[in-house]
Amino acid sequence: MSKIVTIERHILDQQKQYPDATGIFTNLLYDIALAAKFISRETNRAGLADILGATNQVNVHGERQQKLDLFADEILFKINDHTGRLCAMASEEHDDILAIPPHYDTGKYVLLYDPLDGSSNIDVNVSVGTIFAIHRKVSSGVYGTMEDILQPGRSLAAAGYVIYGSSTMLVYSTGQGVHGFTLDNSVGEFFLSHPNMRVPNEQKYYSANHGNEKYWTPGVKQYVKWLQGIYGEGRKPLSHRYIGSLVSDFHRNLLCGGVFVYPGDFFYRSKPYGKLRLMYEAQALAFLAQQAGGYASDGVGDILDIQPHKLHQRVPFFVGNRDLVEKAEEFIQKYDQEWVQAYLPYRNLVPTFA
Ligand code: AHM
Ligand code: MG
Repeated sequence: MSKIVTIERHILDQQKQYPDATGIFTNLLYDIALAAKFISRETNRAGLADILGATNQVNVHGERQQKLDLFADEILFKINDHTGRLCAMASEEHDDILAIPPHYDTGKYVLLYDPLDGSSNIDVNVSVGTIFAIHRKVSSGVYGTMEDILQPGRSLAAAGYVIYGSSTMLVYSTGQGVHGFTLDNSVGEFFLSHPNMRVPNEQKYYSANHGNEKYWTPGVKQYVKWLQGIYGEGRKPLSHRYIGSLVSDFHRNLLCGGVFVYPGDFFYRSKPYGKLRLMYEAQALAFLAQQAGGYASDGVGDILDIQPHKLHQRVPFFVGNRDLVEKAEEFIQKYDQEWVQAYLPYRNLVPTFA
């Protein structure tokens, strides 16, 4: 029998490389894995339980929340609020920072999460995911502040996602490569199934919502044609795959090679920054992409270098094989100066604590 590596064993093995490590971080990742098991159980039986369908509540982005969103949001908070490992949390489903309740100890990390990304896909049985990101506390008080939360992706201590698909997988990085674990439901444990994940050199897919094409900028339109092999000498077209569930689209492209595109556009002229959220979606996936040998950009530069200015900041997102993402930057630089000039003031806003 080959070596059996549970997620706990893997985290502990990685920790051994840091003699000063206290184990706090290890336990934090393990807590996230525990929350993922609960969410996995609930998503798997979504079709059976009376949990299916939207609640009447509307989240901060004006979107209807699914009941499972609420469950996932709450379980992640509850599993992490009392451990003394975190000084604050932030969730895509809430307006403000989530404070650690005053009767519990606080710790030296902050946790940001999108509890159930792509949740409108649940009642059509399409894979959804949880995205998480962990920063180190940088402020001096006991409780976490916006300064702790609004850090560039470059300073992430760890990030990952869980995909609730044909099987449940947790993929994470602490800056030492990207590792994937598959949940064995019968024993309730994540086992290492994809060590050292790397974006393959061969590129198979591009993912974009073509329904939005008429709002795309000229550079993005031409870039996508380039992906289709229409421009460029003898280029083979990439196949198009779009699930509309970011974790699933990202995961497939990570395994198979390719690029995910959710550009900024001119649908609303005053909002040229696209749909996805920097703090809950883009930073974590950019960190993983970089650790796997890929790259993520907002079309202007590296996502990991963006200094966030607000919790629910949105960002154009191009992620996947480095050369494919750099090509997007090239097209945007060449053809989309009007858009760049409209977007840059938003990108460069300074956070209030600075
Ligand atoms: P959500 O956080 O409200 O679930 O929205 C994010 C999702 C992503 O999973 C996905 O990539 C994107 O929205 C799809 O958007 P669209 O339907 O505009 O293509
Ligand atoms: Mg989301």
